[in-house]
Amino acid sequence: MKDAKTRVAIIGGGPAGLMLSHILGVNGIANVVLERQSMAYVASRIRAGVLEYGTAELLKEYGLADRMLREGKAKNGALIVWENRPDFFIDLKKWTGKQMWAWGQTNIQEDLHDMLTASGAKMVHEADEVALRDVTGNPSVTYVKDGIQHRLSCDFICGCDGFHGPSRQAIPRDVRREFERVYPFGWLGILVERPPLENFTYAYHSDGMAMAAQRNPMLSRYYVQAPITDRIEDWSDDRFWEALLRRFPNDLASQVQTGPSIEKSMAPLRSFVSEPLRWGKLFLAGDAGHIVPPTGAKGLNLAFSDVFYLSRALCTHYLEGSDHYLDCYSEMALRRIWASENISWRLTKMLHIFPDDDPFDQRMRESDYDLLLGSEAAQKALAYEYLGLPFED
Ligand code: FAS
Ligand code: PHB
Repeated sequence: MKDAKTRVAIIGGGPAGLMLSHILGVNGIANVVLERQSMAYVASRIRAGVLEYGTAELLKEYGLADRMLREGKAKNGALIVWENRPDFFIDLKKWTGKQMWAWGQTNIQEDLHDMLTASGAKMVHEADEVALRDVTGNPSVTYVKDGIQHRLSCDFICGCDGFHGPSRQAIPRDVRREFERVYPFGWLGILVERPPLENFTYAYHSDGMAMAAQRNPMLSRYYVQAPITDRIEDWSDDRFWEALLRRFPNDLASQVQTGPSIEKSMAPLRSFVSEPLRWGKLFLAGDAGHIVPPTGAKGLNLAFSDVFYLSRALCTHYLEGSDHYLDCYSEMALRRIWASENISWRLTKMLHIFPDDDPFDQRMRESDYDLLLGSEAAQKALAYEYLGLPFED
């Protein structure tokens, strides 16, 4: 067993883990990232594409926004189109004075990895058998790398290991309170090397939801709602495009530039929160503690808001000798998490076809949309929620 010591052990080298490592490193706080996969595998995952205002500001603050400012696109809002009803634009600029950004998680992951590598940060990729030890006493993490057993002793463990990682399971089952909604459909997504539509667009249609997103001026991402039992091989490109174009109004469908998909994936939809986010010296951040359906573009952004709160907590512990933000991390982060769960659930309910809905449910759905069309108060509230709530002091 090879022994080593650090201040903060970070399990998971996705956006939450790498951003936390970067902020701690900038503040001189020693940390080690333990990631199960190779860097190439982590970087290959196609995930989020929308950054809330707060996430973009955090990237700017920590020197990770140069490429975003050059190649990304600031967006004034997102469009909702509805079968046989007028369009609605979630006008962030008008109602909040702020913008969101079209910038892919893949790009952020690449920039974080390059920044950490250049700064000499300690990242262990392909770490096997990662296990958390004595999280309420003298914490450590054991793992196997190239067949050699390692033990990393630390002051704190930050579980940034996603929904399927070991960290959440290290909190006793009788302590954890889990909240979940599993949706009876998924998002079938493709990447296509064609110019995107101008706006991020969500389409409600009686056949199912459809969505238009973007990665750069020559790379578009599209989604259609599909039964979760469908397999990717059930959806040829022709079937995908036929379904998407039917679900968009004609004027919008005529603007879509179709082409061969270069990536195709099925994402299940789930709302999930595990409370608390702290147990002894263990703190959860990102998908390790919560999952949102992609309808509100909140998943990646919640990972960054958790990292904002947790990095501030660790910095004030080490640099100011105060445990105030460590002690209130869980309930502070959970307030923002539940707000994002709420808007993501409401938009998912409004924009998708639920197999078990009855005519009353459908009237509720249509009434929700009509309120948006007719009420400036409702429009302002949605803009505020879609932009992302401000971080608490
Ligand atoms: P991640 O899951 O990204 O990272 C966790 C890391 O921990 C992984 O690299 C994993 O390999 C590692 N790990 C797991 N177990 C481990 C172990 N035992 N030991 C060591 N390491 C371990 N969000 C949006 O906002 N918009 C979207 O459009 C969107 N689309 C998505 C599509 C898909 C298919 C998925 C799965 C998610 C999507 N998300 C989207 C959400 C997604 O972006 C997450 O919110 C984001 O990746 C969260 O980042 P992390 O918390 O770092 O978790
Ligand atoms: C994406 O860019 O892939 C994306 C954007 C907004 C969403 C979901 C996904 O709500």
